[in-house]
Amino acid sequence: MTENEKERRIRPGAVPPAALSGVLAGFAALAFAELVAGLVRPQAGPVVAVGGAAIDRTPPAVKDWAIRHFGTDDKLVLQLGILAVLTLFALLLGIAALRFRRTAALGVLLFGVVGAAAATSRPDSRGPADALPSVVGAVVGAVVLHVLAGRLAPRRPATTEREAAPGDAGWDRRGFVITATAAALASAGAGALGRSLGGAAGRDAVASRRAVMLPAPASPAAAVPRGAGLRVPGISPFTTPNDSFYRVDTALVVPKVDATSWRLRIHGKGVTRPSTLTYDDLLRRELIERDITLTCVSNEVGGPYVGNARWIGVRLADLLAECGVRPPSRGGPADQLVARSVDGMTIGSPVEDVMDGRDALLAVGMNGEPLPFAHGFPVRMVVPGLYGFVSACKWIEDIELTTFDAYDPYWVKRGWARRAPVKTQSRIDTPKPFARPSSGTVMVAGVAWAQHRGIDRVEVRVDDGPWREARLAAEDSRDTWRQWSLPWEATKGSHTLTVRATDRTGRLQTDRRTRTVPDGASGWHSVVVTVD
Ligand SMILES: Nc1nc2c(c(=O)[nH]1)N[C@H]1C(S)=C(S)[C@@H](COP(=O)(O)O)O[C@H]1N2
Ligand SMILES: [Mo]
Repeated sequence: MTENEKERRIRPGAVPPAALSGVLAGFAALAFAELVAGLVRPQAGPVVAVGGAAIDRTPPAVKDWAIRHFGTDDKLVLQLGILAVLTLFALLLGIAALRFRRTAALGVLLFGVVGAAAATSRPDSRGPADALPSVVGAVVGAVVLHVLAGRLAPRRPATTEREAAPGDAGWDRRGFVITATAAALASAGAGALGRSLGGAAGRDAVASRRAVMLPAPASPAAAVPRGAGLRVPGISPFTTPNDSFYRVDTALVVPKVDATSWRLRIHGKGVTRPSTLTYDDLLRRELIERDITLTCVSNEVGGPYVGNARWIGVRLADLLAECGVRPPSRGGPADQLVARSVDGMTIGSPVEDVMDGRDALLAVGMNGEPLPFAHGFPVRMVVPGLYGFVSACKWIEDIELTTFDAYDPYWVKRGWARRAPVKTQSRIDTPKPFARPSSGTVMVAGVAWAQHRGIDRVEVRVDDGPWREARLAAEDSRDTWRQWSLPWEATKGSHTLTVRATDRTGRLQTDRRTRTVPDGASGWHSVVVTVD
């Protein structure tokens, strides 16, 4: 830096174009990173990588809060947050470049280092190549900033032109506008190209999903009993449609896996015949079809992260037995089954539960179609009675038999429980909180679940009145939720409705309120309504 540069004072008029050059440099960095990510791997882009790293490091309480406040939009909010922070830094670097041109450009490179570190340390990282998008992006951004800041600097020798001047007298306004426009256009082009390249990688996966013809299951599910769905407006439908089925995962970009190149490896402790299966290997096996209700451990009392679907898949226990796996109760050395996904998720389930006769599935179909990408195409696990974070690995590619002592999977490392059977829960779907029904008969209705135990009774209380038994809809299976309803003669005023369920072991749902961490929320769901 020359003496001259140090002495220069920033003129107010220079600030807006300087800030603009910072933002343009940031845009160029992200766009070119996107282009390289399109060539390398979409997941290696800096925003996705930093977002993923942030998700991995978010304490359970904060994650819980984010899910509670933003729901499934939490990822969008996170990415917008990252972009907002980057924009702010870009603005500041742009202004700083007026005085410290080289240092500001180096500052841009620093962001590249952060992105590269995040991308290479993600559990799904494929190695040093994942650093490329961030590094290339940062270099382009630094160059753009350096060049634009140069255009803002005074032309030398200093002239005494009359123009109002950003940097100083006689700045190269025309040069700045031309360079800025060129940078913006090139970046937009690079970004768009990167997006379409990244999309191309997913096209094979989309084609492979379209080509899937799910065979008829050898063991079809019985028709859902006619009485399983009550005709009460506002109640959750017995079967949750795929497009409204809750989604909870750490993936900022939904993995698009090509079923034709997909493989599942089964190996580990006590696996006497390790095996690698293709998608077609699975489809050629005996398929079973079952209705199973899936629940997320992050579901608050009364929350939405529960859904019921008709799954088609391979019975996992049979496959494990063929590989020589025995459950601990029959002398097997492994008590934990760790499922790994293509995006580096690890999910641990008790081998005993998976092999105790329940319909633990390697699922390929959901409600009559191949699994949607968001729900794990081509293959995921579903185990009745266990929360999703200890059973329902999506985009699965590896099953390792190990022990709970030897290995802690992703969520356990973050403070969640090693073992987590679903807790008995019940929810009031209608009336909604703060509804204003008219006095007279009001239908109170909802769902209750205690997967693999079954629901035997649901009771409702109005204010501090007596518990009254609700009508239970017909049971589909003990692995599914059950609808219930109760007509209530509503009287004017504010009332609190509370629900509780009893499972088939005879145990009443506990009223002890606990948070979701570490093994699922408990307590009774209440809704306050005002009757007019
Ligand atoms: N690969 C992968 N599988 C995953 C997860 C994840 O983050 N990544 N989340 C689990 C959790 S916490 C739940 S509750 C279920 C949710 O499945 P769904 O999104 O199909 O409803 O998926 C499980 N499987
Ligand atoms: Mo979950």
